[in-house]
Amino acid sequence: MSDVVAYELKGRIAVITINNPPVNALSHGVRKGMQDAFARLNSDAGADAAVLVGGGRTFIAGADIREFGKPMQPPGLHEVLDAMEASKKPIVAAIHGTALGGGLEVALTCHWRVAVASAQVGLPEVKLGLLPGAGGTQRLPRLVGPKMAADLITTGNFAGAKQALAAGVVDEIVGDLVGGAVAFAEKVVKEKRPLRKVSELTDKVSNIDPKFFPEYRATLSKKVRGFLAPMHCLAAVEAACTLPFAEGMKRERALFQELHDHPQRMAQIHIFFAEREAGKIPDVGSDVKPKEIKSAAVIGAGTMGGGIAMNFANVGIPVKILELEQAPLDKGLGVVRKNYETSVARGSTTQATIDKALSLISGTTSYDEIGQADIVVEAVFENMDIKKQVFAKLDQVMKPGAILASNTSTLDIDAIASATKRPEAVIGTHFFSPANVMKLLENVRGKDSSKETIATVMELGKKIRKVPVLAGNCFGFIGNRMLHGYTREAAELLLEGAMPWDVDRVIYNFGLPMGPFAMGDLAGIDVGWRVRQGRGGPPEKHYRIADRLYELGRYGQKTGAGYYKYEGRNATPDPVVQKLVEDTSAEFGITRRKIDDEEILYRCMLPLVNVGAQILDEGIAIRSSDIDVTYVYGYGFPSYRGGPMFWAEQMGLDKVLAMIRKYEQEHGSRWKPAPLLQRLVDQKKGWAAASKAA
Ligand code: 3H9
Repeated sequence: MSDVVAYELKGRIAVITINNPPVNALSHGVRKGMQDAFARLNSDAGADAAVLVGGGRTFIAGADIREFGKPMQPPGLHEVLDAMEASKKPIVAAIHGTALGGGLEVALTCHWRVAVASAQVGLPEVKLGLLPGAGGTQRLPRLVGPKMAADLITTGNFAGAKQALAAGVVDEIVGDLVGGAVAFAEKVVKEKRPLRKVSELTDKVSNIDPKFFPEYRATLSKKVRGFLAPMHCLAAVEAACTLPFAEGMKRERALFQELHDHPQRMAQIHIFFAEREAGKIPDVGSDVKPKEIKSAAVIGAGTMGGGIAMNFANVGIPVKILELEQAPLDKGLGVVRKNYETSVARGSTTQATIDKALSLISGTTSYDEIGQADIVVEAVFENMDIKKQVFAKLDQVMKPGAILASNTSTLDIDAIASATKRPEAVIGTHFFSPANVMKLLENVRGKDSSKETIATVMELGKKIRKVPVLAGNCFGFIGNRMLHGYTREAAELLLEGAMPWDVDRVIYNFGLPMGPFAMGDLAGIDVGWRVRQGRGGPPEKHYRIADRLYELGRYGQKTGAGYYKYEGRNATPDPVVQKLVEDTSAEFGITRRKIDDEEILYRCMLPLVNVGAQILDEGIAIRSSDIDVTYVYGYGFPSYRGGPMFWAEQMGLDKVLAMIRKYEQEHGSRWKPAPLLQRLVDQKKGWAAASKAA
């Protein structure tokens, strides 16, 4: 057999094992090996049936994503599956770990499936901008009906073995993977069961309520705004209910190809790999062992502190929240409880789960009670003096070896570390609001943060189910440093001729969850005002409108008025703001002009790219894809555009530079191109040439 597919007889059952670590992806060698193995099965007089199993930690994680966009080396997966389906001898899939994408499609082509109790199955192609393209959209509905199939395929969510058994995806749960599967295969042979081909089942896909797909489509389209793949997934599932199997397969193929050739697929696969690359820190090798985090403390019971604590409790790590006064502590703990209760009410978690999480969260007003925690995360007001006081105190009370982390969103980690005698243990762990929901964890290394400290918070990020990225230390790190130019240009556009709702509409249509002014109203106009006061310096022209809103007591959603007026959360443009904006332009002697959508988009987005280039050049970000991950998981940049740096590169760095140069001529030095951008354009190179990971 091939190197990656082994064929071995256990009695009269052939055990075909795929060995393609780490996840048994269906690379060319695996497809070829499987084709040969099933041919051998059918000519092997010593074998009555086969068990297909994955070696190592998992079944098959799907097609080899690295092969997409490259010339396909035969046999294709379809050919292999056709050979399996044509097999005269039964094939039983034995699933452990995960059977995902093409991996589940292989299993669905087997005649039966058994799984261990910890196994999971899923068709996550939608997350890569694709649909299951090897029969998954045609076979799964035939087993479980269109509702469950559409739910799984359009979300990419996994189902556990128990759920898969109940739905009929799996035929039996076994204790011993290979032993159980072989016993199942022997039973099939003994009972002379006719081969069960999923493609021939029709019950679950016949007589579907004619309202089902139109209604499903209408709901789905609202949830997946901007994404192409989910709607294609649904169209393919519908084909399973309206067309014979062979025709449905053709429809699936055509829809798959459209997605495969679409820029969204490239962007989403870029993000898949970028997320995994972000975890690799060039000077922190696998020899550096992260510390085990068995307990945590959080300083500050505000919105961020409470949200951060929930992350620990959700993964079973006990956490103490410290607040010096009892009343704000009680209030903070109350908010945490309410957040959990809302999740139960929404059905996204169970009462038992939140009871367990809540039992792990406690409060204290004394520093003496947190000293034994393995990590402490400070989440107090964003003010250097206060942070330094907290860290000086933490230095006194925390046990040796504890990690001292700050949730600062902008401030100098080295200055914070200077308040302690153990700067090697100090690091930034910047969570995003709401901290229990947003996936990004922007870790910030100081000049003295030890490798062990870095490895620990990167590992911790994964443990608490975040996507960790490591940034260097500068004002605002990766995310907020870039954001400054975006909000500045949005504000300048108002002075020049746009209205808040014009800017927000363009940004929303580009794919962000909301534009900068709706965001300002949500975050609180008073909050921005206070940050500006804290920073000091002369007032900046572009903040004049925000300052005037503050003076009017229009703090945003919480006061029912900000850039918009509100009924509940419903925003409507407000003539008062229109007049205020026009008056402010007049105050600065600016003649307002019509600004088109294209200008709004590029004026807001290109500062992200330009500052991103600067950050990359300085080594604040290790690679451009770390910046993309930061924006997708921390700022709602649409993953189907791959993040700001990927988006810019797809557009062409030369075009990006030309636009930035034009804006520099029109608006002056704030648009000065990043030297790296100019260099890369001169050298006709992409961001990869500036990666610090090489
Ligand atoms: C598909 O199947 C299309 C078909 O329908 C149609 C075809 C015609 N390929 O995530 P991890 C790498 S589309 C290549 O850190 P975990 C990954 O990059 C596919 N490589 O581990 C990483 O590499 P490195 C549908 C892959 O334990 C290493 O494996 N399937 C693939 O946290 C470890 O990965 C999916 O979308 C792949 N398919 O999670 C499943 N998968 O070490 C995608 C992983 O160099 N995969 N790698 O950084 C996953 O969701 C997770 O990797 C999995 C393991 C849950 C399997």
